[in-house]
Amino acid sequence: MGQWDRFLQPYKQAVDELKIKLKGIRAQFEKSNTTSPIEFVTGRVKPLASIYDKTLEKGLVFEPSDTLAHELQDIAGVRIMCQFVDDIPTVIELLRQRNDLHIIEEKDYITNVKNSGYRSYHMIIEYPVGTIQGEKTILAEIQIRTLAMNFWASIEHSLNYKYKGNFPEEIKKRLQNAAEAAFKLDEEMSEIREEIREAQAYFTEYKEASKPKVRQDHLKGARENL
Ligand code: 0O2
Ligand code: 0O2
Repeated sequence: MGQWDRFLQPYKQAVDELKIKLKGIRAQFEKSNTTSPIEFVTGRVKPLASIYDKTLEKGLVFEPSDTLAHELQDIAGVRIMCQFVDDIPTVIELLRQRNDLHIIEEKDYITNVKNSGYRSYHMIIEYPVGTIQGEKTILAEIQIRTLAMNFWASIEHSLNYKYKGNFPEEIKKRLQNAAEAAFKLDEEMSEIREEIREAQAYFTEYKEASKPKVRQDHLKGARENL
């Protein structure tokens, strides 16, 4: 195993574990027939090329070290997508209550929108990983955002690659407008949130009832009540 592989291994493990735990939260909500504030979860270990770019940006030496682990707080990154803006505080509270991770910093880019138009809630956490050399605590970043915020951020991120951050004024303005339009969509959806939730609950129930066995049981129950 190379030096970098060894360095990145606990980060990979942390991402895998966090994804399982967060997906577990979603599963628990579903099992209790309560709508989950988590829509889906993704995660990644920062690619080596991005680590390299960050070291250049921050004037760090590009080598696996404690300094790098301390300075680059998003080598392990997990992203939680929510349907509604109101789900975000619920997810934040669920994370604050956990004792398997320790939040060391929170950045609210939803209240304090970035100049680019970027919205998301970020948490930097300390997360203990069990390794064969003993426990190792690493830093990880959790980003919490709505589907609309995620849509905007992914598009802007791809454009960033093309323009290397130097957007022409026209594109910059359009992206800022698009960010506001995405947020307006979030606000509109929040207004009819209950309606949407009811429709989704109905849809889930309908899907269940369409399963042959469940459908038969339902029909049997209905016939008995004739
Ligand atoms: P399920 O049963 O669909 O929840 P992975 O390693 O595959 O777990 P990764 O590589 O971190 O996850 O990210 P990826 O593959 O981009 O997406 C992770 C999960 O989010 C996948 O589900 C995707 O189906 C789901 N996903 C991605 N985009 C969307 C989206 O726009 N809407 C919804 N609802 N889900 C999305 P899983 O984990 O494979 O399993
Ligand atoms: P990646 O993996 O390509 O997403 P840092 O820049 O990390 O040294 P800072 O400024 O405190 O320190 O970090 P910040 O802004 O809290 O969070 C950085 C991450 O947030 C970025 O990671 C993006 O994922 C996301 N982000 C922040 N601002 C924007 C933005 O304007 N547009 C988009 N699309 N994403 C943003 P990286 O480093 O870009 O890495």
